[in-house]
Amino acid sequence: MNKAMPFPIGAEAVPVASPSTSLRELILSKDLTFLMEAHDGLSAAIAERAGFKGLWASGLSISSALGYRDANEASWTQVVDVVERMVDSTNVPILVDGDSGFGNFNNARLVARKLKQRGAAGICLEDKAFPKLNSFVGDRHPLADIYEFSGRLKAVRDTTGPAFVLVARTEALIAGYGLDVALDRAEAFANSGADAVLIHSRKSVADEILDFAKKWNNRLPVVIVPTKYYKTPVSAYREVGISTVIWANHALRAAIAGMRDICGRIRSEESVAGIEERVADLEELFRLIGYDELEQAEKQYLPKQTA
Ligand code: SPV
Ligand code: MG
Repeated sequence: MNKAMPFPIGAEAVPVASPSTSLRELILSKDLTFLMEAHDGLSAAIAERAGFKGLWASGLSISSALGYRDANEASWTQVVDVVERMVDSTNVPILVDGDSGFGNFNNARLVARKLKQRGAAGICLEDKAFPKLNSFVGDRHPLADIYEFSGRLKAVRDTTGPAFVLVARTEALIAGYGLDVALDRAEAFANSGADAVLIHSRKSVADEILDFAKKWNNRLPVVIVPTKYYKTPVSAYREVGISTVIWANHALRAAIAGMRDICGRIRSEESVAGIEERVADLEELFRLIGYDELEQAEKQYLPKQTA
């Protein structure tokens, strides 16, 4: 992706076709694709350096990092701004969690257009009402009307054009409906311009996800989020032809655990002497944010010191 910025911080500037094309290729490829959660420029750069070919801009993680609940408390412009930092700090495509589109078809197409302008590769929209609530919180997850949500998808597709990746997520299983409702919804969304279908589950086993994938039979690529059924080996997903796995919140949860432990130790030890080896050194931080490029640029653009 050709960045307007002269320094894609945190990553080597490897030009690729376009973020949407790369994401589409990942989702359509025969291999199982893994998207790693990130929630800011730094976590995006870390995930890219770990080797992930694509990222998930998680609504849960972005809102949590901002100190909001995953209930559309963060505004869509705040989310877009975070995604822009993620785009600038990496060279891998980013699928953005667009929640339920921040309103009706009109809000959804506005958000999608802005995300495309800021360099995101695609958006995932879920068939819930606004404001949505994180799928793992409580039991009240009313679904959007199937026809109204289909209109939201069509509006996004018509606004962003064919390249921008549109993932339709059904929350039918989260809302307590069965497989048939999930399949009916997925079918309607496939007919409304979606490129892939995300089927979400809050069960601790993957049975309903695997059943969905078998019955869906690759009508469109299937994307899953194994947060609760984390023990299932990925070979099970390969067997039923699932396209993409999203590790949806693990960078944020690792950060929480790391910060909690370090804060606790510093507080009780009244010293940082014992934790130096446990934290990333500053050189790593500087590398991630691309300070080396800044040094090069200074040589090029600052006048030479004469005295
Ligand atoms: C997110 O990462 O924000 C998601 C996945 O939408 S979940 O939190 O499982 O709903
Ligand atoms: Mg979300």
